[in-house]
Amino acid sequence: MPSDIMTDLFRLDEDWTVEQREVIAQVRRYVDDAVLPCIGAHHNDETFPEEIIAGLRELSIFESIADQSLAPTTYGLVNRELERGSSTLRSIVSVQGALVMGAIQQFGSDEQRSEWLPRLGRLEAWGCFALTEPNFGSNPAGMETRAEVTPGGYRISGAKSWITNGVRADLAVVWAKLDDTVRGFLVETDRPGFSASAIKGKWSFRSSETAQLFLDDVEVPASALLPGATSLSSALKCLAGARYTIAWGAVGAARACLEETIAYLKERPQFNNQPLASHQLIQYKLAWMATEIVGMELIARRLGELRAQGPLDPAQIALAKMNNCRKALEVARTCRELLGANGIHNEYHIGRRMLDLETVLTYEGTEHIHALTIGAALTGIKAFG
Ligand code: TGC
Ligand code: FAD
Repeated sequence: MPSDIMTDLFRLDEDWTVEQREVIAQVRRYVDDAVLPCIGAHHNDETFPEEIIAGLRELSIFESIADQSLAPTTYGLVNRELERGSSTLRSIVSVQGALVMGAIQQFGSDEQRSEWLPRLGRLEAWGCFALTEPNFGSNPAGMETRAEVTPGGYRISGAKSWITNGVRADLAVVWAKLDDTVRGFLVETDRPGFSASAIKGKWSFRSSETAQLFLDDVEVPASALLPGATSLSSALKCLAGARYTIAWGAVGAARACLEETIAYLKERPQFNNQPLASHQLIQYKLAWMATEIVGMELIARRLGELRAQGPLDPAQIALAKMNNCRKALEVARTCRELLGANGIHNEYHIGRRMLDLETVLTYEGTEHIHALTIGAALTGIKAFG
């Protein structure tokens, strides 16, 4: 990945503290040394990058999440740098950290916290977050998964779809209706009646494991219920944390595309043996992308400041997630175009990034859903439901 290309025209990186610079450098080293050399092959082969997990563990990101020692902006920068490697890598952190550990931190009992957070924090246990169902994606309120009270606890039945890390998870945070109210349950995946099957054939997020989960009368003890998760809004609060990581991560993906593209365009001659980078229309597109990326980063930064002040408003998260995902995808597509035929070849990272960003645009709330959240805040009128 080219390191001598300067796209930070607003010198945003100069504002970071010494500690933040160290964090950026550390994650960047890991991405350069461990992730970028192998992630393209895993994308091609549709395999999970097992060999990058030891290095991820050494970064201690999940332990910092467990003890809540990362300031919001520093946490955002970690995600920006991880997605410079791959959206699928940042997703590991979003799911394990914001969604699974976040659910237990916010809604778990003391016993659940002490049982699971240290193991999840050391990546000794993997978690997944099971909200989406085959018939209910954007509208999880309609979910069909049900829990019923038994003498020893609860019995859960239903199916969940598109669940990241669902095959390798030791623990699933399962959202199910108990007496028509959405509740969260910590379900160990080795319980009888629980099964996971990998979704194969994806052309996006190929180096991420995605699963369909089946819960066939799974019995769990009373202690499996997340006591503080009392409605769908609890699940949505977990999503807010993960959408924060996505808003930052998208900046890293877009920047990486632009840097790789500029390096390519400076080397590739076309018309009068002049590098493509010297042509006017090409420079126009580069200027547009650099400007959009500055805008994305400023939005992510402001979101970090707001998060440091207190809980974020859903419309703030929605604005950042919607804008940054759409813009990152547009940047990736434009870069793909500027590489010509080479833009569709896996010798370059851009095609993989572009395909992965299609998932990032869709999961954690599609663009329409975020637009509707913003629309509701602007007008006071909920246009969905
Ligand atoms: P609605 O009636 O509007 O609200 C129900 C309750 O939830 C509260 N709420 C929120 N709370 C926190 N954050 C938000 N963003 C919230 N939005 C709403 C709301 O205040 C209310 O609270 P209360 O106390 O009054 O009950 O809910 P609705 O059912 O009409 O739906 C709202 C809608 C459409 C925005 C919501 O359903 C939604 O966000 N849908 C999108 C679903 C989604 O994002 N699924 C993601 C699945 S997980 C995933 O994709 C992981 S990908 C892996 C990775 O991240 O890498
Ligand atoms: P649908 O809800 O069927 O939407 C299809 C289209 O219709 C979209 O364009 C949408 O914007 C639009 N639409 C829907 N409703 C409206 C409306 N009212 N107005 C206007 N337009 C509308 N889920 C989890 O729970 N856990 C995970 O770990 C997880 N990981 C994922 C990993 C991957 C690789 C992918 C692709 C998805 C993952 N998801 C996960 C699921 C993801 O959150 C859903 O795909 C997403 O919420 C959209 O749901 P859907 O696919 O059912 O689309």
